[in-house]
Amino acid sequence: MELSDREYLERLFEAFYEVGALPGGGVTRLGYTALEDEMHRRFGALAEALGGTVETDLAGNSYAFLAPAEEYVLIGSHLDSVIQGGRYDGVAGVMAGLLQLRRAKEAGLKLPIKVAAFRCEESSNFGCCTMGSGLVTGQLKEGPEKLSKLTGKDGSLLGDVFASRGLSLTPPRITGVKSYLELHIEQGKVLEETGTRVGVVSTIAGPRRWKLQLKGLAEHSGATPMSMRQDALCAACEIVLAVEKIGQREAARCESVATVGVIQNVPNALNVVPGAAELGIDLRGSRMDSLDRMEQDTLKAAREICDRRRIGLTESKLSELDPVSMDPGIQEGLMAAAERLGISCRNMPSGAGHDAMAFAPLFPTGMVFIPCKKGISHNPLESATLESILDGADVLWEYLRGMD
Ligand code: HGY
Ligand code: MN
Ligand code: MN
Repeated sequence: MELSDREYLERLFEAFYEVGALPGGGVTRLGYTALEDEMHRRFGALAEALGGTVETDLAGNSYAFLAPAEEYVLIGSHLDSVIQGGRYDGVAGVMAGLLQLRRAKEAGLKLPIKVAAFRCEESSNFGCCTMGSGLVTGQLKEGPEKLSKLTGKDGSLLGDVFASRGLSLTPPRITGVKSYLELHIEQGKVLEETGTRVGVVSTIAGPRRWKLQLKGLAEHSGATPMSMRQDALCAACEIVLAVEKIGQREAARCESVATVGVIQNVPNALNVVPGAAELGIDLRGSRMDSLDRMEQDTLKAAREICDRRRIGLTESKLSELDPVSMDPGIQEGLMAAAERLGISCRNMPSGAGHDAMAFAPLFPTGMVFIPCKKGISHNPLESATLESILDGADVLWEYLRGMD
C-alpha cells in the first residue's frame, strides 16, 4: 500500500533523525563536516528511492530531480544545523521539496522542479552563513581569499576543508533557475500565537557579523589590586551589555536585533585575571540605515570601553548580507494558493536568515513559513508537526502544479 503524504514525511524525518543526535536531545550537524556529509548522503538515497537523479556541485550542494530541464523551479533549504540545534531548521524545507517530487511523479506531471540541499547555511561553524547557496549564486560578499582563512570550530581553515574535499571557493554559478522557493519553520512566535497555519515571507533581515578580540593582561587574581588591572573579560562584558542596549534601541525603531552569541575567556582560570577575550556579534535588520547605525555604534562603544580599560582591540568583520525582499508575484501566488486550500495564511518578515537570501537578488524568490512550537529554534527543544510541514507543502504544491 502506497504511503500517505504524512507517512512519507514521517519516513523522511526518521531517515535524518539519528545524524548528529546529542545525548541530551537535539542535534549538531555543522556545515562541511562528516555529519553534514551523512545528511547529504541520506538525502541522495531518499531522492534515488523516488527514481530521481542526484547531482552535486563544486560547493558541495546536492540537487535531486526526476527529469532534466533547461529551466526549472528550485525548491531548497539546508541540512546543516547550529551547535545543539533542532531537527526541523532546514530539514523541513528539504522534506517538503522531496514531497513535491513524489507528488509530481504520482500525478505523472512533468513539472520542471529540482530540490536542493545547500551546504553550511548556518554561521555556526565558520562564522559565515548561506555558504553553499551563496557560493553558487555569487552572493557572498567575502571573496575566496578571505573565505579560505575562515576558521571552523575545530580549528580547520575553510580553504583546507575545501581542498581536501575537491571543492572550489569559486564554483561555477548555478544556471537554469526560473524561480526559487523555500519552506522553513518560522523560528519565531507569530504564527503560533496568531493561530495561523502558514506564513508567506515578505522580507528577510540581513546579518552583519563581527569578531572582537580583546587583549588585556593575565595576572594573579589575589595579588593584583583592582585599580591596576587590564581585565579583558570585564571589558568584554561591558561590550556585551552595550550591544544589547543598541539592539533594544533599534528594535524600538525598526525591529532590528543585536546579539553577542560567542564569548571566550582566556585563560579562563579561577585565580587568573582574564588576559584575553573574544566576542562574536550578530546584528540583524531589514533596513540598511539601522544596520549601519548598529555596526557603527557597536564599534564605537567597543573602542571607548577598551581605551578606558587599557585593553587592546582587534576588530574583524566575519560576514554580511543585505536584507532582501521576496518576489511580489510569488508572494501573491502563494497567498492565493493558501486561500484556495482554505489554509490560514499571513504575510510576514523573517528575522532569521535563509538560503533564499542568496537567490532573491537574482531570481524570483518566495518562502513559506510554518509554525514551530513556542517559536523555539536553534535549540534542542525546536519542534514542528508533520501536519504543519504538510500544510506548507500543500501550499507549495497548489502554487506549483499549475505550471505543467
Ligand atoms: O542565523 C540564521 O539566521 C539562520 O538560522 N541561518
Ligand atoms: Mn538556522
Ligand atoms: Mn535555517
